[in-house]
Amino acid sequence: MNLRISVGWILLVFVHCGLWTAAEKAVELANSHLLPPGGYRRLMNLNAEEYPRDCSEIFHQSEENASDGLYVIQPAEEPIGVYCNMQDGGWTVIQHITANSTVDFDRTWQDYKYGFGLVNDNYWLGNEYMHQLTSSPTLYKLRVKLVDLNAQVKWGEYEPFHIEDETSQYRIRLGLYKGNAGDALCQDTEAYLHDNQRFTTKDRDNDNYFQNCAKLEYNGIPGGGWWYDACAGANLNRRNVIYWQQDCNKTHMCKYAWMMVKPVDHSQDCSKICPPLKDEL
Ligand SMILES: [Ca+2]
Repeated sequence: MNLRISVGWILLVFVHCGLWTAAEKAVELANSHLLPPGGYRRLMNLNAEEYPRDCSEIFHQSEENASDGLYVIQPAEEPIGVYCNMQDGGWTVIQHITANSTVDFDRTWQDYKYGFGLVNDNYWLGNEYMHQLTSSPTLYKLRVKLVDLNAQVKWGEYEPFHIEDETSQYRIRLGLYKGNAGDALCQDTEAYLHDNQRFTTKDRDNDNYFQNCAKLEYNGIPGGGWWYDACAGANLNRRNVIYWQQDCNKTHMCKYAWMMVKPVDHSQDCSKICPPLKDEL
């Protein structure tokens, strides 16, 4: 009798677990390693019939009611999980770092290619997915958001923004800049230009320095992967000092940084009616 009851319980548990697993894995995400424990259940559009290509599409499909959180998007063949910041039109977060967090940004080429960290926390979405996201016929723009220790917020945007494919070493292409932070990726006040640079990691040196910039340490922490020149006027992946020229550095510490992307909204494109920027005169 006891044996039959025990077998029954085992079967019940087995069936229950099987059903639970089936429900949880309705879709297999290419970057499931970026989900927190129980993360499939936290994906707000997991059971959708089709997945949008980015967070902006989710925002507009929801008639601008979607809230911040974890979503499934499908920029190319494979669905992936991301964090969506639904403020201001739906931004797909591709990087988030908290200074001195436990997430290690001193990673290999493969880690930077497919992403690391957790999408509800500090993370790098992955160069391959950044390439897929920014490779549609629609142009994308990049927003960088920086928060210092006094909670002062600064931001900057590059339009357009494109990450090339792996054969080009995930080269970064940046367009016109605007924002209340300095243009740390394109203006060479530090004699370093990041626009058009290839990506470098500790195990793949594509930078313009005689050593590998990703390995250079500050207080024992290496710089991590980045689009280095020789080396940096900005580096949002240095775990102990978020660096953005005058806005975030070792004397003016920043607590948080985000990188996020959104399609260029041509309905708000004022390039035809606004006066040209000073640099273009
Ligand atoms: Ca080098």
